[in-house]
Amino acid sequence: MKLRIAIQKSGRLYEESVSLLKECGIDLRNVKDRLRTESDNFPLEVFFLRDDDIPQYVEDGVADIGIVGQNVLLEKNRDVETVEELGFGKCRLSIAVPRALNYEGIASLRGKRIATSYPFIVNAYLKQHNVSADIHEISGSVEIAPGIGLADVVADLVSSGSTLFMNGLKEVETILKSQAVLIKNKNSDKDDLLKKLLFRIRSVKKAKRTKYVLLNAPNDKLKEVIALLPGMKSPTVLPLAESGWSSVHSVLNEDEFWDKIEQLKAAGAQGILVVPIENMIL
Ligand code: PRT
Ligand code: ZN
Repeated sequence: MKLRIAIQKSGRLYEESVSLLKECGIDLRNVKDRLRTESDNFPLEVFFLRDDDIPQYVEDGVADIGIVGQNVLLEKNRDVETVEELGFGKCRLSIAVPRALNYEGIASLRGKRIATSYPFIVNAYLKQHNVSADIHEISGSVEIAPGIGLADVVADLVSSGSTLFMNGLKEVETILKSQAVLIKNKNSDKDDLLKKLLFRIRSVKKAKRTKYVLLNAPNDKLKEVIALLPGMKSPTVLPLAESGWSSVHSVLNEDEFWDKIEQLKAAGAQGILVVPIENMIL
């Protein structure tokens, strides 16, 4: 029995979907032909599809699981289950208006023509805010619609904001924040395999957020230094060849990383080495 996963064939989620599987220790054969492939060292079969089709393939059970942006998942409104947020492909679906427009809140959208590739989400958003407007569905290059007179405003995906800027638009509302997620078919009978894969995905994610830190400290400062370090249980302390000094090993979280390094230096730590962690099994 193989677990069948649908991932994007090419585009913004492709590279990171494939690397995630690689980081999970799953080797894929012939990724180049990009229709279907399988792994020799994990019971996984991979289908490469347009991202828009992935929710349906998973709902229908043609694939057991899939990787897709939350934006697409919500728009397609398919009956699948989200099992994990993957932390890449981050963007937001926003309303943007011509820079010169005097925007005074959502009510300013009343009666406007809104160009978007996300009619379902935008419609729900407008309804929720009691605003009626005219939605024009466009499949690509939404940002040029106001410039060519096709629409008054747009609802489009944004990451850096430079596309909007270059097209004379300003972002005024965020409808939704999105990232890539792992979804699954609700009736899949391959939960054991999915559990195995999820265990690997979670340890890769955790490792990415964590660094391994090695440092030297004089023994009379050890107490202070150790108090700053969490470690998996508690830090490892080893004597250095030079008497009166110890080497301390521990792990640090990305969020607190720079603060801790400063505090460690202030507490007397020296020769601080920071090493990436490939996997973290708890
Ligand atoms: O061929 P297929 O249908 O599979 O791909 P696609 O063309 O529909 O999608 P693709 O590859 O462009 O994007 C896949 C997914 O990546 C999206 O569904 C989002 O979940 C996610 N993602 C993350 C983005 C962006 N960031 C993003 N910036 N998708 C699109 N954009 C576009 C946006 O539409 C706009 O044109 O990038 C432009 C804006 O970028 P900034 O940086 O200038 O703001
Ligand atoms: Zn698409």
